[in-house]
Amino acid sequence: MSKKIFSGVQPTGNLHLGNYIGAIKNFVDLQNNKDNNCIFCVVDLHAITVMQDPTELKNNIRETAAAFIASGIDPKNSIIFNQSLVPAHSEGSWILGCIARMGWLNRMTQFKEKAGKDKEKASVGLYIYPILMASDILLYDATHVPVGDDQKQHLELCRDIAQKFNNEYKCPDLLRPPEPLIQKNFSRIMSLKDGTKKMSKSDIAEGSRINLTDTEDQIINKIKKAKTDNDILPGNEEGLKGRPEAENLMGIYSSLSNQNIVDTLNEFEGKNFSDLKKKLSEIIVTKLSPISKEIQKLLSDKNYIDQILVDGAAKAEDISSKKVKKIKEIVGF
Ligand code: AQP
Repeated sequence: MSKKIFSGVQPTGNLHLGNYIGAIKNFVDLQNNKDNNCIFCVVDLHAITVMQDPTELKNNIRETAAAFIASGIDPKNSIIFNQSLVPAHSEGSWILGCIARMGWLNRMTQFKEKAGKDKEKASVGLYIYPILMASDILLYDATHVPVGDDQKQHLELCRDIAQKFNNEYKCPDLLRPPEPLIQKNFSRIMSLKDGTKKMSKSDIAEGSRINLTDTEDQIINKIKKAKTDNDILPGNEEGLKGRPEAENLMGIYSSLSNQNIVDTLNEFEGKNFSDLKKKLSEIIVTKLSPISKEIQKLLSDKNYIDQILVDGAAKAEDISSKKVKKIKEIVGF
């Protein structure tokens, strides 16, 4: 069955191995199936829900687009653009915000995690972020949204918003509730410093993540210093219980070497973390170095990246402006 794919990545800093394994690697596989129509968005409107330095944001928008292309997303096959170039996203978001309920947003765990203890000081944008995300997806009639496990709740909210809009305005087919596409395995890559915390761009500990732009030496050093426990590695999944760091490092290894966790457990049974770390560094370097080099090459020609984003935005505008027009007619504007 042909799928309409939409997904986004925030230009909030260096993309990391979690973004790559949880999202971008999957985007490339989906794009390579010729039956799929794919749209990949650099979600810069989402990024400013947390204060961004304007100059850095501009660079990060280009770097995120470059990372898409360097990882294998082809602008000839997929639409690549940044969200702020297409006004329909914001327009749709306002209207859908009048459909979403406070109670629904109050349940969102990502807001609770990101706002931390002092939620009174978090931006309103951070709170209503999932509504903008619903607008992004629903404007393109996306059938499937590839995301990491952390975004599952936002996708459920998007479905609720679509269904409530269709019911309230008696237009059962207008907004299409999308399906999340979450990889069964390795959908949440954890911090190298704490196997119970998600690997994240905004973690202040640089050693907690591998960036797509890290050099070979940086990768080797970060893996060397990654947190472990004191036991030898187990030979079965039961043995990974209560050992988040072992589970995370073995998961990353499995994902990048395209083998299932059982084969990885067999490979390292009874060995030390140092054995796993050596092979893990090698596979990360092999997979990421070509991407890192290509990102640097692409970034040396800013006009080229900017043109891809502008061309992509024109295609995205063509689709989303028609949808938002219908939405506006239906609500009575
Ligand atoms: N650790 C992760 N493991 C698996 N998937 C992940 N994703 C993010 N972190 C992990 C997936 O990457 C896609 C893009 O994420 P994003 O940049 O839009 O936002 P995020 O989820 O908030 O990512 P970060 O790194 O935690 O960014 P900051 O620190 O800026 O908030 C999504 O599909 C996400 O699931």
